[in-house]
Amino acid sequence: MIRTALVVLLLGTSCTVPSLEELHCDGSDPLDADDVAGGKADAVLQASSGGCTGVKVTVAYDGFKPGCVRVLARSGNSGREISTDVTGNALKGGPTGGQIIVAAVLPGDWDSTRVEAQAFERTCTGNPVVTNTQQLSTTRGQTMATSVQLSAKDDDLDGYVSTLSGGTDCNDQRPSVHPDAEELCNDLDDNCNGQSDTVELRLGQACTEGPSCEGTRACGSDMKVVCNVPNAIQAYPDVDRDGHGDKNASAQSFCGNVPTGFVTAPPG
Ligand SMILES: [Ca+2]
Ligand SMILES: [Ca+2]
Ligand SMILES: [Ca+2]
Repeated sequence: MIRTALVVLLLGTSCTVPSLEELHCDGSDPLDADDVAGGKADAVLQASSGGCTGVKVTVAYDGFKPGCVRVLARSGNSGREISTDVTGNALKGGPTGGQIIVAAVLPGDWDSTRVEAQAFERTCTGNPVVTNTQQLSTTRGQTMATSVQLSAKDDDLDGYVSTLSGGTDCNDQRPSVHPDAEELCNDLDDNCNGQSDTVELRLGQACTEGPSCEGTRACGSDMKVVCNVPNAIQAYPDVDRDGHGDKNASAQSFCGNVPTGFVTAPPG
């Protein structure tokens, strides 16, 4: 009766009163969002109904740095699941690994809980590169700790996990090769899409440069595709007609004759 009166009193006075669940947790101090703000945890995993079982989950990743870590807790009683995604600066550590602490605040009636951590390469979409779980016996009103280890290989430290380790980096010895790289003329599959340079960059196919100069696509000196025109003439605009091309203008290709207003002399 006294407890009921206390609850009614507390609920009536402020919106910051503890939930009914927490009032039943005698003397406990579960991890919560305050611990995140206080630097004790990097993220909080909390059921919307509040809770009074605290689990300090340490997620350690080694050999790589994920772009997103998803931490899930699933009740063995009801099958209910809650999850949180940790991204950006909240993910501590460097390219070879690190760890985060997630404060899980679980409903008091969860007496068995499966904690799962999933690491994703870039964002928390698609399939995780690595997953690991811990099965816990959780006790109402108590705070406990567990840790989950996530291992994968990013040997070239470009932020993409090797395809041999569940990721998308088709060449984990070259940081310049990964799925978001620009495809260059270099006999390498830079963007890991499985296509050769000949196919993807359409090397050897017809191209047109300048006014109807027919040529073929080929690799230029800077690993970019150029249009090789056999008899093209490079000329510069010469607006002031001094016989030298304009200093700030770039060369243009012409087939056959150079039109009036252009010269083949270099810019001066
Ligand atoms: Ca890599
Ligand atoms: Ca790579
Ligand atoms: Ca290439």
